Amino acid sequence: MGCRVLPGSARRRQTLAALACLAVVVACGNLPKLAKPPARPGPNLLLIVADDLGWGDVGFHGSRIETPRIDQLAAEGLELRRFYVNPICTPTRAALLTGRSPMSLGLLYSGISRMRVDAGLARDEYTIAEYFRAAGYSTALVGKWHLGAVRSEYLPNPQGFELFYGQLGGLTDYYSHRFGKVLDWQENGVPLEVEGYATDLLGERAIRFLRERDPARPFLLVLSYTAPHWPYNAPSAELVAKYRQLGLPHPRNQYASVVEAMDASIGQVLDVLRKQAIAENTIVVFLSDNGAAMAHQAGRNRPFRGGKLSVMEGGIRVPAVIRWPSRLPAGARSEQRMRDVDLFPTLAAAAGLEPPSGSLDGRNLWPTLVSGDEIPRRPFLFAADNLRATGTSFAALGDRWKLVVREGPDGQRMELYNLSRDPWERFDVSRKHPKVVERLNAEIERWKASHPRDGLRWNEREKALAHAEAGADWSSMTEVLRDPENLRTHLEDPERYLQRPPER
Ligand SMILES: [Ca+2]
Repeated sequence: MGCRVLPGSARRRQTLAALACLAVVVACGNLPKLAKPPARPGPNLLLIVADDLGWGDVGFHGSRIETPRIDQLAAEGLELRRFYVNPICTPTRAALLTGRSPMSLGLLYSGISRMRVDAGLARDEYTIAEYFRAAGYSTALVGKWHLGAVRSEYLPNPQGFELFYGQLGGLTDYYSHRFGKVLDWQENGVPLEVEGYATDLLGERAIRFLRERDPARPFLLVLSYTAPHWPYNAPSAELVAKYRQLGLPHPRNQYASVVEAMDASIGQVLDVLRKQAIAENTIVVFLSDNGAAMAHQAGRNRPFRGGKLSVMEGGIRVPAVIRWPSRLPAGARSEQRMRDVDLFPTLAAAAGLEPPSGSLDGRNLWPTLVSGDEIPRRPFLFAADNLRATGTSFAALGDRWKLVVREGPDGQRMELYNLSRDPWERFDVSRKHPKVVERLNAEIERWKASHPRDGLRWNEREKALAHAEAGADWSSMTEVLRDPENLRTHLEDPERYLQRPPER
């Protein structure tokens, strides 16, 4: 990888941005609440997040895509067979990092559309990074953020990450690190022009973090790949050809090459844990942030129905593994129903720390994972806004029953599935069980009423534009966005993320 030398003015801006960022990091030293440093250091935490990887896209679920290192992780760890997330990036990432429902955070219904919308994870939300940093951990986020970009307060550094390297939004080209003209690649607020394949760059930066860290401190490293999200830029023509020869059509062969490259990168990072002799004392979690996108037929959520942007199982039930060789059984499987918000309190308990204070929506499932005794839980609630004006769907998912409510221009439609018999959601049994429908629908209605539908989401164009014109603080982003004219062009781009959902 090579850094291009920037012109003097750009360098000055970068220096200022770096200083601004440092100031933010220093200001964060006064961390809120809890987490006494533990008596013994560790365990380390490595959370690996894939972007839009489907249930059926890993070798250990029978995929033809080769993922030997992720398969090995599953063979050495505990597979979480019923791990649920939100059907799109932003709410899942918000839930993972805060342990709070994205409904409460105002981040439920869609992804934050890059730097265009003045929305983000509110600064006063307490994150897993702030928590572990207060407990003495060094903290890093390498990869995709997708929790806000237009204000410095939305960036990862003020949320407790001592290192942030990667991109703020989504959909960036794997080679140019741009979305259209917009560069979206940086380290700690400083834009970077780098050469290289995104997946490799992220793996290399994660490894550098592991090598350069203070060995006396445990670490929390969130390695959040941009793969295998669209645009499926292949790491090499050879790898695409390999999958073509195996009979995978375009663009699935390209997608497969992107997944395999991510697997190789994960393997390199795991090798460093072994070389540093810390694999035994490092909890590694691997999961996808939502199901594979259905639009391009590249990823696979089989045997489940639906995919990204849908509340069907294919959109929200993802491949997930947790490995801690000294504490969890190898090659075991858990059918415990759990979800994104549970990870923060569960990892806190695994690390032997006091539970995070505040109103978390997640639950500590560490005792369950260790003992294997599964526990019943209240229904999980989901929403999917498919951005294409066909409406919003909701789901309430219990241990046995799942209600799906679809709201569209033609009104409301309900489907009920018995997941214990029909995890593939083939048979709608709503007519046979009206009481179950009524009970689960009441849960959805209560939940919907708990936060304004629009929250921070829509109608924010004017605010973002005014923000830019006021010369406000752009410590995060690019030349393009520092220029109000360019920002105006971007805001007026008729790109679909800015369309309003239908009136209801
Ligand atoms: Ca995603």
